[in-house]
Amino acid sequence: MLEGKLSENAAPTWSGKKVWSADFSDLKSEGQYTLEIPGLGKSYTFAVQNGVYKDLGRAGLKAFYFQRASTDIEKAYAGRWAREGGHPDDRVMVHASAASTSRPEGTLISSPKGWYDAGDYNKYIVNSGITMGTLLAAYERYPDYFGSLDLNIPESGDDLPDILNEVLYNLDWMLTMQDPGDGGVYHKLTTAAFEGMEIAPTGATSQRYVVQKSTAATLDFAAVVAQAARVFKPFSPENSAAYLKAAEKAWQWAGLNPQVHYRQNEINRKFDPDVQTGTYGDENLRDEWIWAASELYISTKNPTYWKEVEKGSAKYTLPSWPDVQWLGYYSLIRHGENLEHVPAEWLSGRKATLVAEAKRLRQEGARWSYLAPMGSSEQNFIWGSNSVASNQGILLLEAYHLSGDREFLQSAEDNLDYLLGRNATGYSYVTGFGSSSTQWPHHRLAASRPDLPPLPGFLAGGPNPGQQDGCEYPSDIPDESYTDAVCSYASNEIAINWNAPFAYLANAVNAIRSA
Ligand code: G3I
Ligand code: 9MR
Repeated sequence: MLEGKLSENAAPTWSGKKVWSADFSDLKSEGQYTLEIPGLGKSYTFAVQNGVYKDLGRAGLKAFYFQRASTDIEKAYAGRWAREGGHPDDRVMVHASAASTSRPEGTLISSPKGWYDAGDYNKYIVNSGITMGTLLAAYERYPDYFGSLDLNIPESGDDLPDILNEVLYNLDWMLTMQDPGDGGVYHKLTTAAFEGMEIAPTGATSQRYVVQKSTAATLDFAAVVAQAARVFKPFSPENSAAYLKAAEKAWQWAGLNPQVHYRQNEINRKFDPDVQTGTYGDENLRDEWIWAASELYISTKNPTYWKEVEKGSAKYTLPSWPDVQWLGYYSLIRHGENLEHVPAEWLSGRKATLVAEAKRLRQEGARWSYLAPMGSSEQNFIWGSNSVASNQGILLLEAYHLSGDREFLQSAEDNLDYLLGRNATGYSYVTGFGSSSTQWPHHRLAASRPDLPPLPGFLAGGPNPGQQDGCEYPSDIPDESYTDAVCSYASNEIAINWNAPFAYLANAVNAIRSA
């Protein structure tokens, strides 16, 4: 037993709660514990244990297996969440907005595999982009750890690490989204309208389309496929060469078509049928150019790409689907020592910026009620806010690796604690983990099986005072604006670009702590 006094935490003006904390750093023996506060009662039971994040990290990656389109999800790998496959996507129609001479409107193409984006069943290149970049970066950063992480998926036991087996499943799909004629990449593969909420994949049979190519999708594709070219090279030199070719062809298309934006409203005014699904519209492509150029430069060493990277901004911005510049910089920092065209001052400048930003988050976060960088600003609570906490975690881990300062590691873990329940709602936002976790995600795979608990290992979007879904929320306060209800796509959906940084963070902390 350990006894101690509670200390009162600071509360920023926008936060609604007064919070006290208890420090259990002195507790070193493994076991199951509860916290008792006289007059207030007992907490949930919690574990103090080495390797406490192991299952969590694995589940965060296994979630991608559950999201696979075009295949049966088998009992041997999925247990009670086994299901029949849907969306073969072998007869996808070229939408009028995507028509070209070689592929006129109505042409049927084959574009199977890949992951469902989120709670919906569509597949969007822009969002696949950051997701794949994050998972490939996780592998490049911790190759030994991921090299031996078994996810129990159909490919387990083959020559590839499982994280790469999973990535390959989506890469195979992404490659089919490139028009072989000109190298441009379709923005998304989608039904015209969202399918109903309770429909299982087998019942979701509306016609699927590829829509207009876009510069954003094409650059994100170039970045991912160039990165994949070097990561998969030791396992398959032939595939690697083909990836590099595809990435360069995409880059060239973007050069000839630098301003082709996906504007759904304009497209719907011109063409039938109307497309009403996720837009992932982003018209500021400065960062997409930098990311693509960075990955292409690292994989080819061609100085033309480096010249492009040099035009990038020095300012730190946290990665998100519309802002991918620092995915490129992270990669350059990881590979920096081996890149002959990158001046030492450029590299040290970016590293200093990264560490300074991590420090700022740590200091601001320490003034928040829940003592985590996530509370450094109320602006962090946006649609998918839990991915902000996760991506901050990745930044803090990079700062730890660059500086050796263990306080950054601690801060990264503070954000992981935030996601697991040390927050204003008391929820663990990861399905299947914790005593009080998300039960009703906006997730068609889960909503179509109300007889089962939600599929495990998924991170809910998290508090979002925007409340764009019009559902009922218990509070308007930024960090409490969360509702565990299926209707809430603005606070309780799941998405691949949120699970990727979460899985990165949980596995990286596990890798470092158990090393
Ligand atoms: O671009 C502005 C920025 O200038 C401004 O500072 C900021 C302030 O909040 O807002 C920014 O726009 C936001 C945009 O995301 C980019 O971050 C919008 O307000 C916000 O509504 C928008 O939310 C996106 C949402 O779709 C609606 O478009 C989420 O990021 C995105 O994750 C989500 O993605 C959906 C897909 O469309 C469909 N599939 C499910 C998926 C997850 O919910
Ligand atoms: O299920 C959709 C989810 O994936 C999207 O993030 C969200 C916003 O685009 O839209 C959801 O679909 C809803 C649609 O927008 C409005 N009618 C109800 C749909 C399901 O709740």
